[in-house]
Amino acid sequence: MALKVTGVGLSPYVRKVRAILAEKGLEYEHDPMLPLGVSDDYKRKHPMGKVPVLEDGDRVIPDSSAIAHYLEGVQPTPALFPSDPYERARAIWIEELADSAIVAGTATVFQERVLAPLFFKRDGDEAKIKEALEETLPPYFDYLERNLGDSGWIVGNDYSIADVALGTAFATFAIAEGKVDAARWPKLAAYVERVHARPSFKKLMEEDAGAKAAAAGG
Ligand SMILES: N[C@@H](CCC(=O)N[C@@H](CS)C(=O)NCC(=O)O)C(=O)O
Repeated sequence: MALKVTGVGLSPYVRKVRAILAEKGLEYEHDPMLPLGVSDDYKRKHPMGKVPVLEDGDRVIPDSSAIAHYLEGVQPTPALFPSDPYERARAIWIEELADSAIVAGTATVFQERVLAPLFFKRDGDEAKIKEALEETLPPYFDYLERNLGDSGWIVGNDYSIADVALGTAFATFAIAEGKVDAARWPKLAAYVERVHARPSFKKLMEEDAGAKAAAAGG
């Protein structure tokens, strides 16, 4: 396999793919392309012009969820999709919840606290941050708190694609100094720390911190 991932490391969806590759022990080339003003050549690979795209030789797979299925097929161990039908469906559902609603909230905080001042050279919009922290995210945090059992992971007994997707959504929150209030959501706060302590996330989050520090210093 000659794998290549295209997309800036701070993207939650690029981080998701790189965390899967790390869990599966797969080597890859990384092109940290920003999805801004993308070339016609890139649009032939991803007609929406988004990141990530995975290339495996001449095979081209856009979209983090499609990529997750491809990687599970070519490198089945460690498995990230549960074999039990109910757990598998739950894992795919939590992946979708994380990729859509939870990233929407955490990425707003990231955009206004990090991208706005450091990359777009404007003040962050405090009203948007407040709305994300006080209205958008809490119902999802309540839902996750209710759905975390004793296994340590969000679905069944094993680490799965659902944990990867939540891990990257919360990494986007962490880089923006977002914290889950442990007094209100104790299981969720401990869970997020547990996911982020995995070597796959630890390394990527150190890279995120480096990119943020470089932008702040530049
Ligand atoms: N569902 C897609 C979402 C990808 C996505 O929205 N990526 C963002 C970066 S975080 C992007 O490329 N945005 C550029 C654009 O929308 O033009 C996935 O899972 O890969």
